[in-house]
Amino acid sequence: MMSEKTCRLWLPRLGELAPAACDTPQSVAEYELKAGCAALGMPAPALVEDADMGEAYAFREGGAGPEIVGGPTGLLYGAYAWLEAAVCGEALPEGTQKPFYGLRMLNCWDDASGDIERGYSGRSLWFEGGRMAWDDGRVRQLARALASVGINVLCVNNVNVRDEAALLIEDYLPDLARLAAAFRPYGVKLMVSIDFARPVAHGLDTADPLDERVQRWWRDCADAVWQAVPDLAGFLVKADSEHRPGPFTYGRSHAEGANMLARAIAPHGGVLVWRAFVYNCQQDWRDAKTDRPMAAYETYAPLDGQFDDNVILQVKNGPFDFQVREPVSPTLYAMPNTRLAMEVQLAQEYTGHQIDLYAMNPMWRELADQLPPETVDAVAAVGNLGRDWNYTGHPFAAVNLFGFGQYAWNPWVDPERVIRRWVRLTYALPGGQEDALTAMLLASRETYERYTAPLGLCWMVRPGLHYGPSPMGYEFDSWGTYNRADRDAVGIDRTSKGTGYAAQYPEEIRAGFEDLERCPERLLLFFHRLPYDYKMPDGRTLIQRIYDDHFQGAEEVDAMARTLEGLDLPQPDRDEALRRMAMQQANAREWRDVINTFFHRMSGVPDAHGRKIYD
Ligand code: GCW
Repeated sequence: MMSEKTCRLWLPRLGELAPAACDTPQSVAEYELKAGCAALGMPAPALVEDADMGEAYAFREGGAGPEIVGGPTGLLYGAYAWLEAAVCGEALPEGTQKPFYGLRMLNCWDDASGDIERGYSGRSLWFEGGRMAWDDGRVRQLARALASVGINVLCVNNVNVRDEAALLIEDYLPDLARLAAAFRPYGVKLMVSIDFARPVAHGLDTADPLDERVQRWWRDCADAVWQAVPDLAGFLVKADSEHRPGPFTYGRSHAEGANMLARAIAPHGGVLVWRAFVYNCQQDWRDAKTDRPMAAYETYAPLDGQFDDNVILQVKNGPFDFQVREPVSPTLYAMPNTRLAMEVQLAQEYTGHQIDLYAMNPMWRELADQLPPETVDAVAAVGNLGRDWNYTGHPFAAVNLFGFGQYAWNPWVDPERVIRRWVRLTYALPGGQEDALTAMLLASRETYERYTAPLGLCWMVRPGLHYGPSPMGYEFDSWGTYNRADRDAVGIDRTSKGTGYAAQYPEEIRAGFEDLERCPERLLLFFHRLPYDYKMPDGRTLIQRIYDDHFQGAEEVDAMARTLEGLDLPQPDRDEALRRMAMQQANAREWRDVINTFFHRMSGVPDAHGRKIYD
């Protein structure tokens, strides 16, 4: 199972993986520091444990030289931070360092079969053929990478718990316990996704959360699970969403459903993470009144304050579904009395399948600027991992795993700094080349955005696959995903004159989105239906702006390909990156031509610069 190709993630420059005998965070920290400092030719600081510090650490001068003081996991984080600063040539931070979010979670959508839903890096690292099995060295290498950026919870299975034979979690308990043991020395706790209707598969005639037999079933289940894995972080639940069962079947609210489970696991210290991804996926496209982005708020905002303390409501960053550009979900502003987690997606489902480059830190930084980071209690990311030799398919896609950890530790972290750190840790490139790769990754999101769906229009992707253009692909479908382009105009009016979606935001934000002058340009077609000759602030028409962006986006990808060609990347990364870049170039051209042709046919307006648009 182990690949012969060297996987870099971003740590191997520091030294060998700690042996399995290092089975506590403190012993891993000690090993890493010794090996890493030896590799870097510098003396290792001493480790001083202060149990009260938990995940926090600080650097200080002790009597006999530099020291890292921290809690058990804090020492591990401090050791990695020390090594990272040494490799990156950064000054050590002063004062106590602690993570902004207590829960920094990775959600893996791995099925027991070994498939990964929306996985673009090969098969599952720990499931195959309905059983759990893994390569210990690879799992520990991953655990090390996660620890080095402070990710502390890993949900191992898909939120769509759909394998009938498989996700009887009790069948898996011995395996789960062994997997937990592999991650534990790295400060990573496991979590599992559960099926709300599980009691029915076990012979009960209901999964009604208010039925005492159901409550008892879940308590017994939790007892068995926590006996096997005493530090399991909790359960993750997708209910009443995309055909998953949930409390609605029994006429109960999501607070009733979530609290029932939360009470079963509370005695064990578990958290119940309840996803807020609820909408009608069987909408009639003729129905212009129902507006999918409004669904989560409508379901959850009235429940604010009704969830138990150990429930965390996990809300996707945008109101739709990880599209290239969405506004922050209004649900996140609307629940001050509920513990919230914001969910982002590292798997590039709608953003290039880990073929096209799309570095996400700039987006997360924008989120932090729009939604005060303290509004949420936790952050979760859908993983981009798999069994590929480099774990992330594209070797550069690791920047998003790395970047997510750094963002979860400090949501204000500067995206450029994160990307440069990752580049420097991963590759020893000469100065100019390091700048070039950093700049390319930093701009990659905007480039992707230019050649795909324009100005906050969503869902112009190939249905099902979600790679490549299909402007009408979701137009007459049941998913609530429409752009309503016709010969005169495009977009949906989501102001108070339209669907009223904007009114779900706090007043000041609503007013900004509704006002054409103040609405962020990149979200113009998310909030407004506009004619093709609408004048943009710079004087261009909307249609010309769409054409220009698409020509420019595809040109930028060609420029990226030239830059990449000139980088002295190590093998096999170089060949893999070049191979994928050729695919990205083809994809960008396809998007450019399909989108431009589509809008040209709709509007009949020619390109002002006479460039090639197909008829
Ligand atoms: O975007 C959709 C994906 C589904 C996914 C779902 C979700 C896990 O296409 O594959 O299911 O989101 O987030 O639950």
